[in-house]
Amino acid sequence: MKRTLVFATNNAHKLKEIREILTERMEVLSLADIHIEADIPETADTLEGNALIKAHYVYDRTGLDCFADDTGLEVDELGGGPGVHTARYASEVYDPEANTQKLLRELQGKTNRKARFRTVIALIEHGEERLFNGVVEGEIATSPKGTEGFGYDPVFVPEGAGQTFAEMGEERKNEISHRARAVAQLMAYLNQE
Ligand code: ITT
Repeated sequence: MKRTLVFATNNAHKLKEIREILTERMEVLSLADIHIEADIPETADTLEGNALIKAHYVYDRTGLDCFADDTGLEVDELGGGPGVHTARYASEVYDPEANTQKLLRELQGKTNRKARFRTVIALIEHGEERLFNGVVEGEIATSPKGTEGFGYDPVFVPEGAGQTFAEMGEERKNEISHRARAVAQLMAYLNQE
């Protein structure tokens, strides 16, 4: 029988990606599936802190084993920012187009365009917390390219790929992405249980 885990997210793209990766062994329920409609406040100042807040929100209310992720884009030229502020970089209301435009403006004329995506997954299982990390190094393109994926995908070129996440498509992105790497850590842990 498949094991059931809640993925505490409202982001349909992330849910689809994770379901494609975990589909063999897990039934992954979303917040909507368990009728939690809240936009869980992410008030911590680290990715780890926010991932834990989201996972606890579900576990403390339902007792269901749960994981949540928080992802940040860390740009060297911006001192590691936008980091924990990645989703609302350009405005209080999530606007991915405005976010990428702001990033391109900030990096205009800069030669160091190095950046990384970092995903932290917090798992709460029988009340116990565990953290997993996934990183993909790369750089910020000078203009958006490609139509697949979401968020900053049109401007993020993973190291050695020669194209943006939005150009390479989901299947290839899922082999190398920050989230895929963090999920691989989560899977390795779940498999050894
Ligand atoms: P939840 O909190 O509901 O899970 P979110 O959209 O707030 O969803 P995160 O806090 O994890 O997601 O990620 C912050 C932002 O980083 C997200 O809104 C995107 O703009 C961007 N992002 C995350 N993963 C990404 C990816 O794989 N490709 C491109 N951008 C990504």
